[in-house]
Amino acid sequence: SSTTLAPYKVEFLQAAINGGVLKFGSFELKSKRISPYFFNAGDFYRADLLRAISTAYAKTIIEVEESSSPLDFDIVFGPAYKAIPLSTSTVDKLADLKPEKYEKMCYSFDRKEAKDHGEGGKIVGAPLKGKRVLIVDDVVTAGTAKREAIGKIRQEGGIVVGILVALDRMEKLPAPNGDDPSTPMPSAIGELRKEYGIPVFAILTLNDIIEGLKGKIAKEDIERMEEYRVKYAASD
Ligand code: OMP
Repeated sequence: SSTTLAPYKVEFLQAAINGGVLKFGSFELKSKRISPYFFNAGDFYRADLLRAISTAYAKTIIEVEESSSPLDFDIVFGPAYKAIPLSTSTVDKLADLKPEKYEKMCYSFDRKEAKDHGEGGKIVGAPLKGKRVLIVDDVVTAGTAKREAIGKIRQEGGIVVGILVALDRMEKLPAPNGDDPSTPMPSAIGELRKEYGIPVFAILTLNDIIEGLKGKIAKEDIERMEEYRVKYAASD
């Protein structure tokens, strides 16, 4: 496509490349698909990189909240483990960029295992009961991890109003017959939207990465991503 990426998205993509967060080669995904690229949000562990991703999340959120359909959320929720520093730094960045609106914004995240002593419970941070919750997570491929997070939040009485990820890989749901790539399947993000009736936003999509990196990385890596995009493209 010829649509230009917003400057903050270009900056974020550049930071992901510079920091080695976005890698090219051959990677097995959670879904068992073999991908020519991998985005590891766990590698944003240096202050400058953490700031690059929290800034991009915060700017995406501000864009949505200033649109005609704001989410009006109370809490940013980061599913354990990888999204915990992402969500907490995003809340901090929101308050930096727009203190009059976000100074009192809250975060929370889940424990992988419930604690049975001390304060107990499965959630750390702001209590979710009756609150409007925005999930901030790393990547959507098949959407499995997002379904788990939604389940946990609802169990605590929270209302999930949207999901924001750093990267939408634009893939279809796994086909039931051993995920045969020739089986037409709907998009993973589209199904999340339909199933839960909530919007899903991304800082970057696979299209953005391919368009944004043409001429900047090896031609072979671009070609492999283009082939992969076709192979796992959704039918809808
Ligand atoms: P789904 O639950 O299938 O959407 O998988 C998304 C998860 O896979 C992410 O939360 C990551 O843990 C992991 N992942 C990445 O981190 N980066 C990628 O580029 C691809 C994956 C993946 O395995 O699909």
